[in-house]
Amino acid sequence: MPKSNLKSKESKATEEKPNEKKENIIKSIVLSIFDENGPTPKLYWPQELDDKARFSIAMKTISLLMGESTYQNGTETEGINYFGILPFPDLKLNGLTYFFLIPEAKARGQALASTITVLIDEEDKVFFYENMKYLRIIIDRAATRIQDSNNPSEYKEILANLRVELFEFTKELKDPLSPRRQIKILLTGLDKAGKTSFLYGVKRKYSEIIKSLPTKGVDRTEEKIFEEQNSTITIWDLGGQKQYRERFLEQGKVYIYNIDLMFFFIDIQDIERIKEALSLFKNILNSLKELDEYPPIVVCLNKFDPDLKGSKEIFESLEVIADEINENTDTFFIKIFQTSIFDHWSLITAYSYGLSQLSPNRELFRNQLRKFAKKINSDSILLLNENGIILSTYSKSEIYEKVFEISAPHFETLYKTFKEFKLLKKDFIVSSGITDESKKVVFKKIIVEKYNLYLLLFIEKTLDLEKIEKNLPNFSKNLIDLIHTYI
Ligand SMILES: Nc1nc2c(ncn2[C@@H]2O[C@H](COP(=O)(O)OP(=O)(O)O)[C@@H](O)[C@H]2O)c(=O)[nH]1
Ligand SMILES: [Mg+2]
Repeated sequence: MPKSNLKSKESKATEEKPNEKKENIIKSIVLSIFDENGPTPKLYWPQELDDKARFSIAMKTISLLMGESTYQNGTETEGINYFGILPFPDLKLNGLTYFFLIPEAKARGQALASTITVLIDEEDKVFFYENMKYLRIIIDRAATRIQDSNNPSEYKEILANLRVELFEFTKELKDPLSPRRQIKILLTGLDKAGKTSFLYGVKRKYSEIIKSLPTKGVDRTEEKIFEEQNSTITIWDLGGQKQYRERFLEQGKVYIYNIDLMFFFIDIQDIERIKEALSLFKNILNSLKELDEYPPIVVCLNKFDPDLKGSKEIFESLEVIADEINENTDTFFIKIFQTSIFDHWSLITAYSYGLSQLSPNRELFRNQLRKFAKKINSDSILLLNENGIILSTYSKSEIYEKVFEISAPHFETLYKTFKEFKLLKKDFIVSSGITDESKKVVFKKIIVEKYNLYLLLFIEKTLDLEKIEKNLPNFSKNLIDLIHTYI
């Protein structure tokens, strides 16, 4: 596949000063474009980056972006703009890749699939996770300049500029990198809002919910999404009693400093304390602002038990709360969920959503699901890990998504029950005749390297199990790299 007909004047992103390269954490930058020759590393730095390395970078990044069928059918160009972290084990490098399209009238789909990949030594990978929000801005800016330029000869200067900006940025890093990314998740809210029960519920430790005593101070637990992950995820469950709350706000820094994700719980059944809850929420946001910290926030309107779903009073109160919370969305990224310990899936959905915010690969994951859905004619896909945490979803419509979210745990239970009683010959169950004869739901175990994952598929047209089996290996293969760098 490698083509060696690169023009030499194109092949160098910028002049480099001696020994600058050794000092900097950034080892390489590659601009790849899918042109008439296939995925091609158009510009790269350093100049001595070998042929094989730069072509493998172009191949891997562009093929994840495009998917094999898209080469022939590049009509879908909308919404292609995402970041991902990819391992390059052969090169002992990790890459942060930005996928984007360069408008090009003559090209198929009027655009050229392109990637900018910034590479560092694999042992430095924490650098990407910790600095994602700044790196995104810097790289996005370069990509936008490329998209806006009508003249490929300008790319060289844009890339040289990108390198200068990245070097500027990395010069300011003082701390030596820790080998693992430390992720801190905070559960907050008034006492009795249901924080501790939520965590037990997510972990299916139902007997603990009954036994649980008010949390004193802070309880710390760890989360693992994959057995091997690049991060240590610590969940801080804060005691909500008044004395702890006061301490919390006094010493806010200790708790909210450097958090990566915050869950805030409101007991919607405790109407008398809703004001108090909202005021605590505001206080916490103010503390965050003072610290200049803007973690994603998941608000759980909790204790929305199944038997309350018809209550008009609750419904109206939920709207009022949501409005107040949403007043802060210009400064914070906030997502609201309705949760209840009696609805396991509501917990999982909120929890998984929060965790997915921590993964730089969430957009890439979704893209893989979307591609797979297309190939197998599926209208909805959900990918779960062994613990039932949703790694990613893709749905053609919101209705499907909703129905799927509600029914997924039932299929999981069905699957596990049949499995337990050894009634499954193969690793899937198919259910049909749900809404009408032709619509099918498939719940299937897939093995990706050493991980057991579960797929839930909704198929409106004819179910073709062979087609699913045929496309699975490629789908799984594409997931491997994404899983290695998921979090
Ligand atoms: N009805 C209902 N009760 C809940 C729910 N979640 C928690 N609880 C109850 O609310 C009380 C306080 O829960 P806890 O988890 O200790 O709250 P925390 O102080 O925020 O950690 C306990 O009696 C729980 O059983 C829920 O979703 N619905
Ligand atoms: Mg508690």
